[in-house]
Amino acid sequence: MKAYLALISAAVIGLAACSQEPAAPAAEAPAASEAPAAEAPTVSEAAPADTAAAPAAGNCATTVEANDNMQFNTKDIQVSKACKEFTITLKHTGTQPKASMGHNLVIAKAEDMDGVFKDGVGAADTDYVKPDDARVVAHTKLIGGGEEASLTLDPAKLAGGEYKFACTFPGHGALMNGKVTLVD
Ligand SMILES: [Cu+2]
Repeated sequence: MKAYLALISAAVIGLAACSQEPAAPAAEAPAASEAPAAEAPTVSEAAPADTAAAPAAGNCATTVEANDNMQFNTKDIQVSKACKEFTITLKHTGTQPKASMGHNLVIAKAEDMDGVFKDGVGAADTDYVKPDDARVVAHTKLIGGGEEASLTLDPAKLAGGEYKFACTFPGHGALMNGKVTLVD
């Protein structure tokens, strides 16, 4: 009986020893996941070169990326007039949570943007966009790292004015903004 217990405890010690070992491979994991990430830009840079003008004509959707450094990956979203509906997908490529590094994408007339920001600051419950704000042409919900959200708008709403996009999370708008341009 004692020998049996000794075997069991030996097995438990053995298990405990084993369970500590995965620490080593886990420490290597980030290095492994960095490799594909580092290669990714090369792949996406190559893609536009191959397809040149193709995405512009009749493409009624685009993707905008936002990251943990409070940046969008573009300063100009081009919306084709020919589209009945245009979809903008916002992708948060970072890892930080919505509470500390949340992003949204809000479209409004350039001259209305200040007011949209001011009223949005207090609207944490509605993703930093004042409910039913008539100045807002369209907006996504607020997202955190690894998430995505999209908005769909009628390009006709952008005619005859200068429109901008921005993130209305408090403090982000100064860096996270750009133009929305209507193109043929
Ligand atoms: Cu933001």
